[in-house]
This record gives sequence, C-alpha cells and structure tokens, in this order.
Amino acid sequence: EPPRQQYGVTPPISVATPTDKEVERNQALIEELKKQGSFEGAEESQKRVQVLNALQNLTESFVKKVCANKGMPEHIIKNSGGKIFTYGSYRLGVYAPGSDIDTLLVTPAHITRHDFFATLPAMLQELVPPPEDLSMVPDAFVPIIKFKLQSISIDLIFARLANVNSVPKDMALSDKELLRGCDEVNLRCLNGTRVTDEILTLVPKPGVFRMALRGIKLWAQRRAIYANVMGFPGGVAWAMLVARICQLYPMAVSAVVISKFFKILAHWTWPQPVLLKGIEDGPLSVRVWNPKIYPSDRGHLMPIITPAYPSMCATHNITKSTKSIIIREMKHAAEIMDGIMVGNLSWDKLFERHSFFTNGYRSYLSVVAAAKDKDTLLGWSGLVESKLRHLVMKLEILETIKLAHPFNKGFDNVHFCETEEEAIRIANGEIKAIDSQAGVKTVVTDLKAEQNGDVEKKEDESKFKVYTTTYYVGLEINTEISKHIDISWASQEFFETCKTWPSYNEDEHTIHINHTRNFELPDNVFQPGETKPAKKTKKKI
Ligand code: 3AT
Ligand code: MN
Ligand code: MN
Repeated sequence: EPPRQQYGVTPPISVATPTDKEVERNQALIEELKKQGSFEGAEESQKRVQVLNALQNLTESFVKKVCANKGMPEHIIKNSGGKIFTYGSYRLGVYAPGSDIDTLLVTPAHITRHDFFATLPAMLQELVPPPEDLSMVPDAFVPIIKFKLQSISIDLIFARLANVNSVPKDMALSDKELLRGCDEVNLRCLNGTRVTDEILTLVPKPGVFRMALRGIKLWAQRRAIYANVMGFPGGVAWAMLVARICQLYPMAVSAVVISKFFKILAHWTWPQPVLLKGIEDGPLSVRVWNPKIYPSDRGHLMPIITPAYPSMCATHNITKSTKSIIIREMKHAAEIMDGIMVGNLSWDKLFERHSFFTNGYRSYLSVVAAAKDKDTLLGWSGLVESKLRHLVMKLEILETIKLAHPFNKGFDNVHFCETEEEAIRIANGEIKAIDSQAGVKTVVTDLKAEQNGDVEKKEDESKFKVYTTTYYVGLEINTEISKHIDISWASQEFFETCKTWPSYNEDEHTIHINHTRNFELPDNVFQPGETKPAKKTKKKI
C-alpha cells in the first residue's frame, strides 16, 4: 500500500511497487557493492559501537570532572549529563571499511569549549588502550580533536547548549529552540548532526536510501567528482540528492532510485534548488539561504539546501567548470543505467574509474606546493588545495579556456637533491619537480600516512629534501580563439590569494604552476594497468 504521507516539497512522481526485474537488479547492485568492498565486516562494526560507548562514558566523566573542578554543587555534578552524537557517513549508515567516525560531544551551558580542549585530551590519554595520533585544532573554523581509538579514526567536535543545564542520554538535537543563545561556532558544530538526523527523517525508507547512497558515493568517487573543497559535491550534498529522489519514488528499490537519480538530475533546471522540505524561519538572527535577499546565494550554480534550520547551501563551491563536469558525468551514467536496467550491462560498468589522466585532456596545469619538511607542507598544501577552486574560477574567465577541470586530490612527492641550489630550483619550479634531472631523486610519498618516515631514513640524510604536493587542472582549450593560452594573470591572482594565509612565510612555502602535456604526466598519477598517453607524432602518408 502506498504511503499516504508526502515526502518533500512536491507529490511523488510514482508510488509503483518494484517489479521482479527491478528486485533482481537491486540484488545485483548489493552483490556488486559487496564485491567492491563497500561494506565493513560485523566484527569491525561491533568495534565501532564499543568505541562509541567508551566515548560516551568518557563524556559523562569529563562533564562531572569539570563541574567538580568548578566547585559546583553535587546535584549539578550528578545531573549535567553530556552526550556523544554522530554525523557523517557513520550516522547515515553508509560507512565503508576505514571510514572515520564523526562525533560531536554536547554539554550543558556550564561547560565551555575551553574546558573541552583543556581537560578532555588528558582524559582521553587515560583510556585503555590509549588513543593514537592525537592532534587538535582549537582555532579551526570547526574546532576539532582528532585521534585513533582501536585503529578507528575519530573526528571529535564540541558544542555547548547555552540554554540547557542538563544533557540527558536520550536528548535529540532536532528542536531548534536548543540553538537559542549559541554562538556561531557552536551552531556550526551542531549543524552536522542536525542535518544528517533530519535527512534520515525525510526519506520514506532509510534502508533504500542508504543502499542507493552507497552506490552513488562509489560512482562519484570512481569518477573523481566527490570533493567539496575542489568544487564538487561532498558527502552531505550527495546524500541530499539521493534523499530527494527517494522522496519522489517512495516505494522504489535502491536500483530504481539510482536510475532515476541520473535521469532527473542530469536534466535538472539549475539553479532551481534541490530541497528536502520548505526552508524554515527560525528563532535566531542567523542567515538562512535565500537568493531573493542575498546576492551571493543567487550566485550558487547548483544549490542543494540543507534541511535543518538554519538552512545553508551545501554546494556553494561548485564552479562553471565543475558544474558542467558533474552534468556530463550524470548524462553518461544515465545511459549506462539504461543498459543496466534492461539487462544489457552489469553494475561494474557504472563504477568504472575515470580517465582524467589516461584519456582526459591534452593540456594540464600542475599546481605545485613545496616546502622543506613534511609538517610544513601538510599545512601549506592544505591551504593551496582549499584555494584551488579560485584558480579554476579565474581560468574560467579566460576566453581561451573552455573548461578548467580540477582533479579531486593531490599527489605527494619527496625530492632528494645533491645541492641546496638544486633543492631551491625544484621548489621554485625551475627544474620540473618530477623529472629525475640532474642529481635529483624523486620518491612518491603519502603525506597523510604516518609510517612514511621509512622512505627518508633509507635515503642519504645529507641530501637536501623538498616535499611537494601537486594538484592537476585539466584544460579544454578554445582553439578557435587561440592555440596559445596565457595563464599569467590567473596564476598571479591565485598566488596572491594563497599568500594571504596568516601562516604564510616566503622562506618556508613556495608555489608554482607548470604546463604539463598529457604525455609528460608523471607515473604516480596512473594506476597499475593504466597507460600513459603517448606523444602524438605527425603521421607521414
Ligand atoms: P567517510 O566515510 O568518512 O569518508 P563522510 O561523509 O563521513 O565520509 P567526512 O568524515 O570527511 O566524510 O565528513 C563528515 C562531515 O564533516 C561532512 C561535513 O559536514 C563535515 N566536514 C568534513 N570536512 C569538512 C570541512 N573541511 N569543513 C567543514 N565541514 C567538514
Ligand atoms: Mn566521516
Ligand atoms: Mn571526518
């Protein structure tokens, strides 16, 4: 029997129940997702539950301890509570092996963010077994403590409810009255959980939604169009798109949701926003997405709006180029899905890897961030990555460039040089970093992986090292206008933007951009089995 409730802002397109064929396709989808390693084993998932229980207990002790330190009366110590919430892929139920757990620690008003950063890390260290790789960024946009517990990565953020003196274990964050009195940082920290919780209440069948989202996430990752910082949708945006399709087909199985997803969204009349419900007004004087009032909201090319008050656009990073890439990918996927639904193609075709490097563009820009040591580069390359879409938008202005396609991740290298002069030339891009020119030996590394000290130790310590992260932007050139492109203005503007970083130091941080033709791409961008494009030789007839 069709559900009576209408999910979302319009009536459903179809309330048809699945056919036998559709159920069969859906089984094949689940099999393929299993084969592709999308699911975690039961034992590992059990460990996540244990880790979360440990964090909940720790939270309650933390709140008690801080209350006691402040000399609060016994009944306050006893009743203050404290609760761990989750958000991200764990909360949505679409986590894969190796996914982190995104957690939010919520306290009553008398516990502060300062207490969180001053008291909690030491208490974490007392856990058995203790956490590994603990780090914190108290002054980040979203202040965070990161660590690993029993090999599971944890992102832990904090929020204080300004109008509440007790946070019981059964508390929910759905009531927007809870936000009264909260400052912007607390609002941001509460937002992730409030959005994911609400998405789950806005879909007709959470199980169908989850499986469809697993499929869409895998597809978007394989096609390299999953990356919020780079101007593509991130996890929350993809989740909201899938949720909207679930609302329109409340009885469908996940395979049908995926097929409709591409059909509908490839032809969506952007910038009409994707909404999961009507945008709510609220009790606070905070900004809610509204293109009628705010010119910057009017500039959003593919707005996907979060449902929880205060509603925001999850896709403000999308540019003209990334929009056209996303739509191109959706149209391509829609064709493949037709083949899968009629039984001519199997699901693995949908999840085929992108060909950004093997068969993508003839011309690329290599944006290289460099520093003398790994830790210095980690901050610098993160900054450069977060500004890359500004370069893309500058390139889009140029008449000679039809499309500027940023790849969704960077590539790390360490270069061992014989002389300091050579090291400086590498850092400045005077010698192409990747070529083993002169005495330079280049080793592919992974900045974010820890046990990488090994690579260096094996090398001659007397050598001069340069660490680099390279980001690639594929260029489609408007050859009708000119075969020559001049990126000096776009590059200069981009360098200036990067150098406004408060931690920027010209002696420590360098950046340069090279033109790289497809046949000049370094080996480390290719996967085993992929072939590097060959240099086109003029054929003699
Ligand atoms: P994984 O399964 O962990 O790969 P996920 O969707 O959980 O997928 P993340 O853990 O990276 O992805 O992010 C979880 C949420 O945290 C998504 C977003 O609301 C928030 N978030 C992540 N990175 C940032 C960022 N740089 N700035 C602001 N919010 C972020
Ligand atoms: Mn996560
Ligand atoms: Mn995370």
